Amino acid sequence: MEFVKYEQEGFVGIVTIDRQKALNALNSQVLEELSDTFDAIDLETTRCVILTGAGEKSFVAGADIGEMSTLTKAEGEAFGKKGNDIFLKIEKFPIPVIAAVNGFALGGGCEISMSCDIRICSENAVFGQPEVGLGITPGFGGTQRLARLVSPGMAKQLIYTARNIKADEAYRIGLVNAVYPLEELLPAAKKMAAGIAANAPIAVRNCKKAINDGLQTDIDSAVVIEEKLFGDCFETEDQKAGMANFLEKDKEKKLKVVPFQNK
Ligand code: DAK
Repeated sequence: MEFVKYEQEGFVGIVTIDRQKALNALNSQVLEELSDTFDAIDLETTRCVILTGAGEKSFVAGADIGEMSTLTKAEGEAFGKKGNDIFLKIEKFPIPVIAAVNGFALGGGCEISMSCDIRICSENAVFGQPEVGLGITPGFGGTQRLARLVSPGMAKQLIYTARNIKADEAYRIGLVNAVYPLEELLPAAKKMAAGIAANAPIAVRNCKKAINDGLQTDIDSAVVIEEKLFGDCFETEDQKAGMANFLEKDKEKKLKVVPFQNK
């Protein structure tokens, strides 16, 4: 891979977009490499993924404007589909994905962070959907995910005005969960990921699926989705061990670390 790096630290996978000469902008090659990287993650040994950008200035400065500038309508649609496919892959990835946003997250950069489960950022982070200034709409899900994550009114304001916001405002509107000094961002992401990885893997996966699938439907159908995924946890080793530890008052005993099993 030229532009996407992958490292594994224990149960945590770290995906780094590394195309610093263009502030990690997403061209077709980056999108393809990202897709291949996520496909190659071993879900038996990985419980949480961190997505970040290389360098100290930018997470992802958007889709590659140079590449997009010459696209025909058909090519634009194909480029949009390539992006949407990988963003959906991240959103529906069976295990949690944390975006550690280390600088600019503009256009496709803001959009890819929003396809992750959780966003935390550095103090120098800048978020925005500048597309209408470039004569296009957000094309990688921005109109949909921003309106779901913050209020529709706030999403509309940010998208219509194309105004960038800094980390503190992103925190205030609920776009990010926490803001850290740049040097503390990745350690904080790793700590959060390790905390997630220490919990029962089947339960964590089922929580992600319940939240994601439930948000797509009405509350009556959503609780049925939850019931099914709740029931699915029973008879797993983690459920048995987790509850037995509690009943035995053995607070020291951690959940048995077993590879993910498809029951
Ligand atoms: N694409 C390509 N190159 C980029 C880039 C981008 N998005 N952002 C930065 N670069 C490149 C710059 O061209 C420059 O390259 P060189 O000139 O050195 O060769 C290098 O990165 C450093 O950038 P600057 O010199 O501009 O650095 P500054 O610190 O002065 O400014 C900046 C940083 C992030 C404020 C500025 O670079 C900037 O405004 N960049 C563009 C940000 C932006 O507008 N991003 C949104 C792109 S639009 C769709 C699919 C997807 C999308 C839409 C539709 N469909 C097909 C349906 C998504 C659209 C977008 O993401």
